[in-house]
Amino acid sequence: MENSGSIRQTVEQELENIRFIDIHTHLFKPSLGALGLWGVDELLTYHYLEAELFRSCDLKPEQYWDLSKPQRAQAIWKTLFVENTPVSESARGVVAVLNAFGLPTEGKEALAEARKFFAEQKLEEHIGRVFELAGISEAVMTNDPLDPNEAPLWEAGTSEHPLFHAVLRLDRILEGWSENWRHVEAKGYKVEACLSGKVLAEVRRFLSDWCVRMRPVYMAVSLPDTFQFPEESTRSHLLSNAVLPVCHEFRIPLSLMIGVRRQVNPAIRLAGDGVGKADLRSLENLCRNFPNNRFLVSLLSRENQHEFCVLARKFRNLMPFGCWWFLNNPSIVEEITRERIEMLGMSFIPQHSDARVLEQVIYKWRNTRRTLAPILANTYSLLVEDGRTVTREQVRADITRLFRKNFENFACINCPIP
Ligand code: RAT
Ligand code: ZN
Repeated sequence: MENSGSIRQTVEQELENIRFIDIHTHLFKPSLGALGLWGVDELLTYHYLEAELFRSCDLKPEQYWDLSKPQRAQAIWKTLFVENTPVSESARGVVAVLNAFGLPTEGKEALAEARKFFAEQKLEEHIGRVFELAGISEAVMTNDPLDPNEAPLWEAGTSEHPLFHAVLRLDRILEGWSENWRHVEAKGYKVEACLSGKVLAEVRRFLSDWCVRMRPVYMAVSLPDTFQFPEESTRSHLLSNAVLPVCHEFRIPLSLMIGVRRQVNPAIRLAGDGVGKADLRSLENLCRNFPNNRFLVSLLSRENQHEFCVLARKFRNLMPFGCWWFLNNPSIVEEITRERIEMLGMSFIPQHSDARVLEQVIYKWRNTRRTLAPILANTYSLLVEDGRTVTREQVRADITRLFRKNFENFACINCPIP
């Protein structure tokens, strides 16, 4: 491939042909029942759209929360899709999903038609079709062993599903030990609020038992912008003496998503979280002090992204992934991805969907392909200009590395079970 036209075409074709692994979602395998959200009412009541609703109508949050789910969806459709042009990233996403299923994308009647369509779908088949349309082979879930709705389903034994991987989510343990240790105790572990050596051993036993039960591909926690490590805190002790040793034992990475400011505006609930710049020295300390652990990391603040790339150049046990939440907009994805390629080559994971509602993977992955195509094509054009040839096979290998292999290798997906 020598000219930019053929490079662009090849990149687009290869992006289209390769099935990606969606390494972080809030989707659930069907055996976890009602936890898995899908359909048009869920799409419309996504918290990204709820945040936008309150900016474009007079409905107060208290009034909105008093409505039923279909009424909330109706309010959002009317405000953001009928009375306004749905140009924001999340609003456009709903349009793209409806369009992917050949449903009308405008007018008051469109919602009723979409509801009818989704009501007719059989979940298992529908998941297969959605993954096909999204161009993904698997999705990684977020599974919380202390969620009262989820834990009993795992404890009763759920079968593995070929399209879904589990993740052991630690937020309740690491971010709320003082409120949640009693729930760990209630499951038969001798723990208490104060972390003695014996308590930490019991937390390790709890995590190990859940690793055996869930077979997670990694453990994960979402952390505030104020995250510090090391420090004199329960979280720091739990990380050093329970979480990281068990990750090492089970040969799985720890995923850290850093930079959320929880409940900046509690009145709008899940939509009320914000963003703050994190201190990356904490991440540096983790990577250096735990060289035998692997860290799969996403940062929420745009202002952290350059120093994050610098840090990843220092530590091979650090894998940057995704443009998360407020960063998942084409203008910002473009900037971050170019920066990452320029500083890290192909040794990072460009994106995950963070989908909370099944069909969102369709628009989120379509957008990723659309944004990534010109960036990758430009990268190869520069290389050709500088004197190298680029083949279709190389493009295929690079895209496979970015969207599959980097994760498979880092999470040790095909490693022997310990
Ligand atoms: O992106 C989101 O939907 C956020 O609400 C969070 O769930 C975040 O992705 C997380 O995993 O903490
Ligand atoms: Zn998430």
